[in-house]
Amino acid sequence: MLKAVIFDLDGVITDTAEMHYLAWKELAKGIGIDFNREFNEELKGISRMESLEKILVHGGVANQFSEADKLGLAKSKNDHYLQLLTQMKPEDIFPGIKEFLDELKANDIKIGLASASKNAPAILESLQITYYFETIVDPEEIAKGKPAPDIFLRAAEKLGITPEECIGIEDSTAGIQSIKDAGMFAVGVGTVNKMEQAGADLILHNTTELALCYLIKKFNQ
Ligand code: B16
Ligand code: MG
Repeated sequence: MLKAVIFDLDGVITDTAEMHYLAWKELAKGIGIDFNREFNEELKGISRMESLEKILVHGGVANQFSEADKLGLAKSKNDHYLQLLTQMKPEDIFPGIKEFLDELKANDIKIGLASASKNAPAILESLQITYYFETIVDPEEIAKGKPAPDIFLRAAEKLGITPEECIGIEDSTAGIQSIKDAGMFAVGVGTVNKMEQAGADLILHNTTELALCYLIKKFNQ
């Protein structure tokens, strides 16, 4: 029986994915690296330091920076990202998400957040939806980030339910793998090809298609 829905944040609840892209793109440009949106897909759902590492490898300069340099670069990216985030308002929630959260609450389905972002609590505050979430997993307390299942497993544990009783919702390939390996039902929001390859159990084109009745029907099939 479905008891909880665990959400990813960036790219599922709001479009911070675009802000991450812009901030990384600018940072990379400053050190002579260019990358496109296709490469950016690989950065979705993974941590800040892992994203930086991938960009440096992509630019062929991974060995040219010390650990202290890398922390400095990651801080610059985050400062720029935080600046972009100041413009975020409740109206920036993706269409259908608020209605879906209300539907979950009305039906006593628990709600959790499994985001790799250390900025997640601040983003939920800006969107004024913190109160819906019974648990927000702190990515700092997780040994392995997405695609490892740890973050979704931790969310279920904190909610006091088993993975089989959960639906996870993600927009990234790494995130879908994390949900599947946690033993949960994976809803992928985004392009069909990408989500099929990732192994999503149910694919939605966008968040307006999130409806509890439909999800329960698919979950029980
Ligand atoms: P931060 P999600 C992830 O969030 C993003 O998709 C990913 O691009 C980002 O690097 C990561 O959060 C860390 O974010 O720098 O704010 O700690 O999709 O798991 O909600
Ligand atoms: Mg995401």
